[in-house]
Amino acid sequence: MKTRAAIAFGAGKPLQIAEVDLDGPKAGEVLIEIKATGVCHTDAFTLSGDDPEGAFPAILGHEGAGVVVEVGAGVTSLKPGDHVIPLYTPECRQCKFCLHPKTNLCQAIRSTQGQGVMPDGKSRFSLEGKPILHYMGCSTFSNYTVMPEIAVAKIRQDAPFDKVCYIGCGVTTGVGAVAFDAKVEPGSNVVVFGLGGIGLNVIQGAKMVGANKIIGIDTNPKKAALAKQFGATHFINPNDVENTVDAIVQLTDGGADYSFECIGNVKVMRDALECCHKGWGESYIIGVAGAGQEISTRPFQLVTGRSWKGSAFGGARGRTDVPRIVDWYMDGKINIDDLITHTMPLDDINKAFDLMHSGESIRSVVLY
Ligand code: NAD
Ligand code: AHE
Ligand code: ZN
Repeated sequence: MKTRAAIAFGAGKPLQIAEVDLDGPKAGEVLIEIKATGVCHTDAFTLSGDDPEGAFPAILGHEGAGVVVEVGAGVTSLKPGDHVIPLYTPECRQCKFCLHPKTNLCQAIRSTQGQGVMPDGKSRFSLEGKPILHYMGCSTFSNYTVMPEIAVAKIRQDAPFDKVCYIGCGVTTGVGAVAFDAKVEPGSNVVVFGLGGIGLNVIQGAKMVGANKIIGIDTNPKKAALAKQFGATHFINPNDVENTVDAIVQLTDGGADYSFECIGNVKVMRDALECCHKGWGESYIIGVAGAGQEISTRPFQLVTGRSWKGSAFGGARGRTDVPRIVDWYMDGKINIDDLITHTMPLDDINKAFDLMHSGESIRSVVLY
């Protein structure tokens, strides 16, 4: 079949809209009509050329929602008409990782996914006979896409696609990092570095679990108002204080119980660790840093009881947890609507990247 898609032909180049060919689902796969997709900073990161796994030409996008159109042989958990969210972190429920209680990082198809192909080693997308790569196993910047059954979460039919697509990455990553990975206890002091599409979800997750002080940090002063609306009790602009770590330590009587880095800046990652309370503070890296970047600190920071951790897709096991998070939204426990600041048709997708880079948007959503 043909599908309209935004193609990334090379690093740093604007996406180009084209009709591409899409092969139907093979055994264990499903064809999905994408109804809406968010644009995440990770899409921009890969498009920039900084992603060691970035390969072109590819169809980016990993934050979608849509409807199953066709299922391949042997698919048992999905049928045409099901409403779904594609998962860049699948849940096969069989691999060593799925069976381990401490991780959500299913590895069943991780190697082919990282190479931009389906589990059989081939791409389903092509243009003029030449393959176009998949991205993060999702490629939601295409109106139709093919996914393995294990990488699809079935969701309730009454959830609006234009909002719950954001649960495909940003919402789950932020709220999940607090609830599933850090397991932040009520009364904790939480610090969030970077108040974009991820950080604001960390803030609302921290509020949801009953954190005490929630301190938002961003160099863009325009982020303060939304951060407070979503639960931040304090806002610090690093440009307004002499030393960000000292300012946090003062505000929290010795340091944060939990901090989250939601930028992808290795210098800020160091601050996020070092603002944690001696003896027990935990810092979670969520931001994705470019090829060649490394983190550093004095080992003494760890010797004295701080821990440095990371969180991918909020620690969520997608097929199990994503439908629950959709329920949280539908029950009014989390706010998605106010974080979707812009919507646009696929033809205007490059504007979503401009709005992100200028700091004007929180989330842009492309509507098909
Ligand atoms: P975003 O562009 O919406 O937000 C980034 C925010 O950081 C902006 O508000 C910006 O003003 C702020 N910022 C930039 N430099 C800063 C600095 N030096 N100090 C303080 N604030 C600063 O991006 P996003 O969509 O929220 O994504 C954030 C990061 O999370 C990216 O690196 C993205 O790739 C990553 N990410 C990781 C996961 C995961 O599973 N680990 C999932 C999604 C996104
Ligand atoms: N490809 C990059 C790493 C990118 C990365 O860390 N991705 C996150 C999700 S970001 C979503 O917006 C993730 O889940 N990582 C776990 C994984 O297995 O990719 C690189 O550095 O090579
Ligand atoms: Zn993302």
